[in-house]
Amino acid sequence: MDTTELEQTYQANGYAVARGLFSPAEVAQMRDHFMEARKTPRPLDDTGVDIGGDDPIKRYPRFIWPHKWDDVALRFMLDPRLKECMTALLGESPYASQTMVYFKPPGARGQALHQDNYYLRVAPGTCMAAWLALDDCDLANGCMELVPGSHKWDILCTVDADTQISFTSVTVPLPPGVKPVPVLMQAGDVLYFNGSIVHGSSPNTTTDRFRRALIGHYVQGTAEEVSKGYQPLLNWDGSQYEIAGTEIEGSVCGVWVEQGGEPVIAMAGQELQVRRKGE
Ligand SMILES: O=C(O)CCC(=O)C(=O)O
Repeated sequence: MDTTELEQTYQANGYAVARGLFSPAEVAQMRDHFMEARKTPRPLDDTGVDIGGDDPIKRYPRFIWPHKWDDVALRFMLDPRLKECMTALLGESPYASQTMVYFKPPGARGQALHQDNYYLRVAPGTCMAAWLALDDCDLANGCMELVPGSHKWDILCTVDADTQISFTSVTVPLPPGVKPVPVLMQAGDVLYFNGSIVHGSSPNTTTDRFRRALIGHYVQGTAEEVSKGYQPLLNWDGSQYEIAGTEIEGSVCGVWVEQGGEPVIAMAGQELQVRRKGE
């Protein structure tokens, strides 16, 4: 696979899309499989399940850690195509940490802006996500939105999010004039982004289109610790990889201050926020 363009885009923006990495037949099978799996209550439905209720996101709560009970998710997590792309982007082979499936049915709220390494606490270095679109995604059905260049930012302290539009309750503040950019994708495309990049998604405003995604989170190979909540890590053969980690959830974080007329992130006076991804 020629990853030159992927690497260039990733270096410039902190994210990049590998187009058509999974075939239409593969994603169709995954969609069917996860829709069927969703009919059964699963462990770790952390956004709340209310199958007969009014809230679309609670009728289709995301799966967290499906690779622990589902072979399709495990095979995706350890797929050699993902390994090849991420090894090119990171310059080293990563370890696998977490999987998630998002259903995001018509009318569902999105997820407020956040930075993944706030939660995974990978150090030194960062985590990386491989976000596989199971449906075509655009602004109407709540595609991913990312802030280009924020991959070089420190981890920011969170503030309250608008829970009318987000199923999570915290967000990351942005300096004036900085906005996330929507990333339009087709089913089968994989979006890669690092643990500092600010990202999230808006509500699905369509009446008839899901926006499903299968997501893997990874840890760069030279990391020395990862939050215990994101362990065990897996090698690409599925065996477990031992690594140090803290029980603390959340991260040391910074706030925006002005310096020479420019917004910069100050880590001095930082607070330790204790929140779990998804709260
Ligand atoms: O799919 C989304 O809307 C958000 C996913 C996300 O934030 C993540 O995978 O870290």
